[in-house]
Amino acid sequence: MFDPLLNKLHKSIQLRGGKPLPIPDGLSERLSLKGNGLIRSWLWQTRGFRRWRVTRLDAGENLQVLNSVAYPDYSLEQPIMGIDLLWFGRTKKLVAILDFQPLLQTDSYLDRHFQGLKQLNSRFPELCGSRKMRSFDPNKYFSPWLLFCRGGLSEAKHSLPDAFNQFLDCYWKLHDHSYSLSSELSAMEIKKLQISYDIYSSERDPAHGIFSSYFGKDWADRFMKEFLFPARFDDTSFLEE
Ligand code: BLA
Repeated sequence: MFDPLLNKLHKSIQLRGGKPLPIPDGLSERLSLKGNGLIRSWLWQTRGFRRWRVTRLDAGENLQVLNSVAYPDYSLEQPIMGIDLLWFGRTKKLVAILDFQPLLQTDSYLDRHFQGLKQLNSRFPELCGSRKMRSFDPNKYFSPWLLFCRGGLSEAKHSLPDAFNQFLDCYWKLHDHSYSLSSELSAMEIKKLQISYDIYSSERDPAHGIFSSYFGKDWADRFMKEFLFPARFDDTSFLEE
């Protein structure tokens, strides 16, 4: 379901000079315990980004996932890019979330970084119908203009590919522009906020149950800790200073 989008994402990172970074042993690819699911991940570093991760889960008709998070360098205050796409083939249900995840919710931060996403959001009303979140807090690390859809085949086939391409283009534009903006946040503040994002997300992410059921709890724990949210488990004592 999401392979064309995955290819587009990887091509656009490579066009920007993306170089693969090593992934801890055993985490880049894993077949499920019952052989009915395969998870693959990639890690990139490219100019302006300290870490850009991509994960694809192929569990056939049961579930397809494309998930990606781009963490800008600590010198850039731009939002984190977040993508979470899920397709449940048996019930033909799509859950799609695409957002520029803000480090701050202040008016001035949102004004500086969200003109593009605001316009994109208005072009795809069919992908912006959902607001209610069960596990996350919409006011924490989500923007008011996120694309969040609980839909079906029509949204998955027609709107999503177009929106995905425009979303990526829009994020690259924001990124290019961010070099010319004077940052209101120091590199230390940006670092703290990005680490807090990993802590917050790892506590709320509804994916752990899926990883455990397909790949076992030990692997799921390692994947969360060493690949998805490594900053979560770094020494964060400086956050309290
Ligand atoms: C929801 N994401 C979900 C759900 C699952 C995953 C199972 C619940 C589905 C539902 O509500 O119907 C799955 N998340 C995954 C998987 C990975 C993952 C398999 O990270 C594998 C790596 N989630 C993100 C990112 C964003 C995000 C980057 O990882 C932001 C763009 C958002 N996911 C997000 C939101 C929901 C969700 C907002 C709805 C949760 C809610 O209702 O609170």
